Amino acid sequence: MIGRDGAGYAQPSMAIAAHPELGDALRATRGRTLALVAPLDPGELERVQHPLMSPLDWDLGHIAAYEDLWIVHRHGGGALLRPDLADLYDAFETPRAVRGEIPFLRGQDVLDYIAAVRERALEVLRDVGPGDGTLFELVVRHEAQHNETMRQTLFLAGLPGGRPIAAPPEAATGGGWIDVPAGPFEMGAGADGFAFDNERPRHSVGVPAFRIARRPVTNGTWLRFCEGGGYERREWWSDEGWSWKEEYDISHPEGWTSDGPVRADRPVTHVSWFEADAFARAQGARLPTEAEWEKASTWTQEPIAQVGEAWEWTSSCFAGYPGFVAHPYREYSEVFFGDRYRVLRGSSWATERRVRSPTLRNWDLPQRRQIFAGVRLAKDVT
Ligand code: AVJ
Ligand code: FE
Repeated sequence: MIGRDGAGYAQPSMAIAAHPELGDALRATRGRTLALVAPLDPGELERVQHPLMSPLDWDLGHIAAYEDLWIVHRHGGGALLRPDLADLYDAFETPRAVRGEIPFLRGQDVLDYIAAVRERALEVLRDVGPGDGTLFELVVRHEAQHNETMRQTLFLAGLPGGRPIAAPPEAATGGGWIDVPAGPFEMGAGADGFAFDNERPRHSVGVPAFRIARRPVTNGTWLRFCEGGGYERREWWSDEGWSWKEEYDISHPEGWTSDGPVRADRPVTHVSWFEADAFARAQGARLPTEAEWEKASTWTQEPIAQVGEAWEWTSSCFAGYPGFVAHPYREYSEVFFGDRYRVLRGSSWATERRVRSPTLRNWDLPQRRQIFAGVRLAKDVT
């Protein structure tokens, strides 16, 4: 679990990371990737498990194609191992909706491909060196992020790996609200160490006083929202949210059975932004802005609790910070800027420790529910 003081966050190092450490990080991440697919039959890996998600074998090939492109080709100056596969594994050339139809590598072929690329990448690390480490860090984190995507697929398919195994240790303090006083704070990642382009540059943001919930909303509280007509009371829903809910006949978070949630005391997950927004209004509250979220999560006086168990929807649309520069991977962030995508903060139980940070930004469309995402409420100070 993430602590406000940085406990639980991977410590950024000086020149990003030293050379042996990057090799170890690549290996550790690969171990986790392979552990996710090891228990599954080949048929499960080839199949489109959910219309939103790629076949798991596609994720594997995409992870390797990305590594081949950024480490072997761009950093090392070598040729791609399989230039014929580049388009098929490019997330933009081949959107998720058509990934079930294409001749991606399957079974032993994809395992051989990812192993061959990895050998080439480790040769580059040995012979060319890590450079300033940015591209290696990008590749490690890309694979780690795909591990979370793969867990989303496993969740939606009801396969092992899609749900947290053990509950995190319970923190001792109570619930209620934390009052954060008005004042500017420095938002975003500083110039040193690795950060994604969308976390920079760090800039000062004035934030009026606000209140934020010490804890995320639990399944138990969400169940009461359901039972209290949460999904029927038109006045709590935005126009867009209401049409979405009606069209898809949504009446509870994704993954609940007729018995409701599995664990009442854990943070609710798999709710859309539309549901999060309606829930907040029903409580006479609202979602925090991402500036409020980051200020609260880095405020040394009184920490928000249970950060890192479930992503937290914010009210903010995904945009570049003032002075944003796309780097090095242009399609990572910039193409999603605008009023369609909402920002999530904090990370989830499925987020690799190395990726976590108080400045990390995640984003998705307001109707999406595959993310391990819930809600932390905020309020104006009146
Ligand atoms: C940052 C989680 C929104 O999954 O679309 C993976 C991460 N980008 N490959 C995504 C990502 C390219 C990204 N998110
Ligand atoms: Fe990717």
